[in-house]
Amino acid sequence: MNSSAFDMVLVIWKGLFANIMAEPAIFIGLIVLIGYALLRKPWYDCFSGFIKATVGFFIMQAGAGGLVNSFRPIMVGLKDRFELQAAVIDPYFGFNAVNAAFAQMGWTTSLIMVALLVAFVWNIILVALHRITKIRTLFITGHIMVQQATTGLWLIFIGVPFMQNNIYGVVACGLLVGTYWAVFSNLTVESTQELTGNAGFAVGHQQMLGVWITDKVAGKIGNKEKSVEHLELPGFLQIFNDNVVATSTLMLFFFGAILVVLGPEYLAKNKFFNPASGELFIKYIFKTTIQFAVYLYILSAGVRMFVAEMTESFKGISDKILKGSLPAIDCAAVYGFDAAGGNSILFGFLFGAIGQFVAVIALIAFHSPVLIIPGFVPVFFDNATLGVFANKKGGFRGLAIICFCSGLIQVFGGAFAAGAFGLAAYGGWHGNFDWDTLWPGIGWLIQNFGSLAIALAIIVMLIIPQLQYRRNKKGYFAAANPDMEPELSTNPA
Ligand code: ASC
Repeated sequence: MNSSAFDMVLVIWKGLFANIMAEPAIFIGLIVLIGYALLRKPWYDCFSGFIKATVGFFIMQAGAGGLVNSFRPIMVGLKDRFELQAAVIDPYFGFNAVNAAFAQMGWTTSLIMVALLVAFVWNIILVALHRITKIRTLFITGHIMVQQATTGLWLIFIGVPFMQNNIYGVVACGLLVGTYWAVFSNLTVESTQELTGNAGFAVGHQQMLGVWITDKVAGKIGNKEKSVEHLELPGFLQIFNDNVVATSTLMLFFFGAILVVLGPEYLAKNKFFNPASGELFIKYIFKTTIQFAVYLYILSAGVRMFVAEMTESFKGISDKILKGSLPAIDCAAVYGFDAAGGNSILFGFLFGAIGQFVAVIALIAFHSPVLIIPGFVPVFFDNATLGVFANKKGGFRGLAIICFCSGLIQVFGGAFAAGAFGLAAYGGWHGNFDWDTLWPGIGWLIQNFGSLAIALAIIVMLIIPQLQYRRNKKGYFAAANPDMEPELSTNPA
């Protein structure tokens, strides 16, 4: 391709990405629209599906965004307030760190978008060739895709000199990250379908390896009969069976304690708290901490709305265009399917936070060269997701152990990665579960074995769905499309 044709492709792709893919609500709405059209529904049903899916997704994002915006600054406040020199493990901080590092190296950030395009096309090819590849899932969580392509490109540019800041590195990153999307979202098909009663999606997010491990381990270390929804709480504690009461009360203590530590002066200086208006600190704490329950409630209402449409319409796509496929979407979509009505989300987060806290103390005690500040996104979204899956298979005990360990792993893995890949100097690392486990491993291999490690990682990942298929030839594709096999579709929805 000559350079002007290439520029044109890039311009079109950037436009498509900014207006559709990076706006997953619209992207999912359009997918629903196309799905219904393929099912030959009347135009007004297509339209109404488009609206409900888009609005539902925006509602879910309003909930998720509200959580992120209200609580991320609080956690980061600890860093400012005590002048700690530390990397924040959070995908947004990681993203900013890589961008700052690119700028300092004089590298071109628009290469990230090209890598993303290669990765997405590669995922489509892997699904289209599902008979050979055994891939059943298309990763469509746009904002996550940008974050992951960015970190992936950084790992390749710093590890392989001949791929630095050029198209070889970009293509290698596209293939590596696209393979990760396809293979690891595909690994979540069975557990997500089981959890959601075949709602028709898989997880396409940042803790897909974590979901797979949780699904395998939870039943062995816990007892699903003793699940969060069956906790026998004595007397007054029974009010905690209500998710809104439990969330509000626990957050009042948990975040309330953090707010007290930050102190009214700091919060006033940073314009969170406004004593000049006559607001009392105690009222500020109460109002801020119960927002948690508010946003969780919003989030799950949105999930229900768009998942209902998506489930119905994706049949059109999986019958006609990408046969036997499922969309892999935001982890928050599983929150609407928590059997404990949201309490597994809460406990997952709390045990994850305790694990992270213990790990940070350990880093300080052992004089780790890199100190970590927990970021809200990984500690909440990863652990809440693992919590929902863990409760389903391993009850409260499974959840507690898995989420606590996940919290430890996130901090230790994040500290290793932030140091080893030079991003601690820029203040952040992409600290979600897979980026504290799998990716530090891939990154380390790339730093030591260069392009060979990239090829090897792609090949090893592509073998995984082959092994999955071998173990369950008959039910493998039916798990994505239960209509193909009646006995699988009998799960209650
Ligand atoms: C992430 C990230 C977000 C949240 C959101 C959860 O990893 O970057 O904005 O999780 O996707 O719904």
